[in-house]
Amino acid sequence: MRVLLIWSVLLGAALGSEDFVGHQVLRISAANEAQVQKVAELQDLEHLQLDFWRGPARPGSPIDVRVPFPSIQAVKIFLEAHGISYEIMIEDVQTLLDEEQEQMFAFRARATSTDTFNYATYHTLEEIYDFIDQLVAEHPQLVSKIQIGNTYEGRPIYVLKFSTGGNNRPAIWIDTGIHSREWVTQASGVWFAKKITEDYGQDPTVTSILDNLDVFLEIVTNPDGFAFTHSQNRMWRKTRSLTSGSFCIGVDPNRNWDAGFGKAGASSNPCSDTYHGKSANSEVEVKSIVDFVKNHGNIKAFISIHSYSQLLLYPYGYTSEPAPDQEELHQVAKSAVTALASLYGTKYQYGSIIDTIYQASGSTVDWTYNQGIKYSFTFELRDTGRYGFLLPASQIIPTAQETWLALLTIMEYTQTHPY
Ligand code: 0X9
Ligand code: ZN
Repeated sequence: MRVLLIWSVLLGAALGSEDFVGHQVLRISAANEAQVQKVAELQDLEHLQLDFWRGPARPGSPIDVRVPFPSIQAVKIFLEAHGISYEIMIEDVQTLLDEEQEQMFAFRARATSTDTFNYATYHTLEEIYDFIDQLVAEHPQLVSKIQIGNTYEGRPIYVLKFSTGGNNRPAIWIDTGIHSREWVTQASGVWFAKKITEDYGQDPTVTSILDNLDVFLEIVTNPDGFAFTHSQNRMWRKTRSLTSGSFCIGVDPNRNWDAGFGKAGASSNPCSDTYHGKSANSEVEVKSIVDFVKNHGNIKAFISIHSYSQLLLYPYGYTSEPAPDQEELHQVAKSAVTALASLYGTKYQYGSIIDTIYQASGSTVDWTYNQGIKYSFTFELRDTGRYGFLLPASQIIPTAQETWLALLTIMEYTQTHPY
């Protein structure tokens, strides 16, 4: 193990990947609006290089922030000076990253089929793309691969289509990994793909869904970002596009959609992790989905999967105006989280994006909902912050399994409630 660790550190250094030695993740509890404002001020101090994993939002909802080693004293003193309480959630981010690398290294053997693929470890882009090809080769009657575009850096963008026939059947869309660092989502996407091929013709619910609807699954929705999380910076969230006039790279693909674009809940600063981009759909990774959805014309449910916080959300994020279908979406969300909890007792909160997490403009499902896709939902998977984006690989399968139950609930509802 020691040798492995030294290896991974050396390898990381050789590749020039960013290290997170001594970085801590703090959970800040802002007791009132004034304290939330104080914490928000920290966000504007760019030299501190803070990485807000969650929030700031309203008083009472936790704010999680990764603090680089050189900023730790300053941040703690600032919080204490303003009487804001906090606790240390992650003592040393690099320790978790080393464990993650060791785990991947131990299971790095290349799978020759989707039966020998290891679903309980994290995988690189190449491994996931190999998995996709193997799955299609194994189930040509059920699964096909569609290329919907190329990324900013030229990588192919793939969507899996699960279909048992028909002509442009009503469809369900699921995407994972639009934020590249949310690794449990891409890993769950892989598991969902395999699960569909196992259950079709066996499980009556899955069989009935696929006899009536097509399912589209984009597992790696931000391939450039995902490759970058493996090669350079595990905490990368955005795309990798260049912005003229700035040295900072990338746009938040969950702020780049044409729904309340540029309003409150996104940043106009290219260096921010919530930078909305120069214009709506500026990111080819977003525009490729927009074109696909418009061309298809018959998508009835759109589910965009993120992590973390254990939430099931529906529109809107850019306005507190309730969605016209709010009551129905609330009921569907309630049944979905009930199904999810039935497996391991994992508790999810649910509600509109703006009420449940925070204001976010230009986000995916606000756009799809305004396009007329009524069943537009977005998940935040495990956990609630103990590990955050660095969820141990041992939780991949349980996370995917329980999420699948929620997805089935939404898919079944879509099938039985056409519109
Ligand atoms: O800020 C976001 O984009 C989402 N949180 S995340 O930690 N995954 O980045 C929240 C925005 C609304 N939620 C979803 N669209 N899931
Ligand atoms: Zn996300």
